[in-house]
Amino acid sequence: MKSKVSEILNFIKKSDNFLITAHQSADGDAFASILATAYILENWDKNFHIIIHDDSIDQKYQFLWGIDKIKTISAGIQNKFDSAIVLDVPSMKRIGDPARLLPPRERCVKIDHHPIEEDFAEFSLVDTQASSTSQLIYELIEVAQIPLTTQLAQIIFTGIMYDTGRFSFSNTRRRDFEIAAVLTGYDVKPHIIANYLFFSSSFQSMKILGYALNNLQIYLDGILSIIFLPYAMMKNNNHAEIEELANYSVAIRGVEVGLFIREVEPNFFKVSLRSRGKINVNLIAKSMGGGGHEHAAGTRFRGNFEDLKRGLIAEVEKCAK
Ligand SMILES: [Mn+2]
Repeated sequence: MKSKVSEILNFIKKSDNFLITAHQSADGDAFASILATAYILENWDKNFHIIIHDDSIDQKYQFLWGIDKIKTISAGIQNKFDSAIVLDVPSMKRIGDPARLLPPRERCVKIDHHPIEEDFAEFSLVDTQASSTSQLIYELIEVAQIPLTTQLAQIIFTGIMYDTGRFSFSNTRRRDFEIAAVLTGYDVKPHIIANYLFFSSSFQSMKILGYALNNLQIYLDGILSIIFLPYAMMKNNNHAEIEELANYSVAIRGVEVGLFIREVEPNFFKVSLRSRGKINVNLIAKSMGGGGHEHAAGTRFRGNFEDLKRGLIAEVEKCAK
């Protein structure tokens, strides 16, 4: 890994005018790996723009250094970039609109921990054993001997804490605790970051959680749960804020797969899939054109809700056999 890291570092040091981006529906690890990268580039006096597909950023990330540098709508942006650093995303498709701004493959760096889907970057550091892309950025920081600061340490801690589900998901490794231990030496307070990430919901999103849990359904003898939010519930809400509802779907005893489906436009659905560990939800998401990890994945669907639900139940049933 060390040689790959040095290749990436050499490329970055020689280049300028970067696009930094990540997967659409950016989450804690996507934001953290974006901002850690931006922090490093700023310290190296590089020019960069951060552009993501989403139209808003969940307020809970406001405490992070650099969050105000992120541009959320790429439509209309015609910048030409000489170089790109693409984070936490296995394919160009999942970047969304900013993918059209990428320079040629020889000028792209990809740092990621998803199973490889598309080889779109000459310089790529992909480790599916890493808990998070933020962890990989830490490894890079260590090799490059970039001095840690409280701001940078906070960013990395956020990414790791988010993607490991507060150090509780099956991807949590000894290495995460080692890194976390180093970061707490830079005045990172785990309880404060946990407060921002997990315990600062808006009143409105708590009410939606209540609605969602009230309408939760169980299928396939209790191994599948589905939370569904129809368009009527979605239209006046900050979508970024309710992404976390997915984790509730798999928090029920006996449930192996939890689905969180929301109708973001009439007859257009976003689906988050969560697995307790036995069933690979990445395969299910892929069969429907999406993707992700074994234990957490996502996809989109245009059409009729009943068709979507029937299709998903059938897929889960097939994988459960
Ligand atoms: Mn990630």
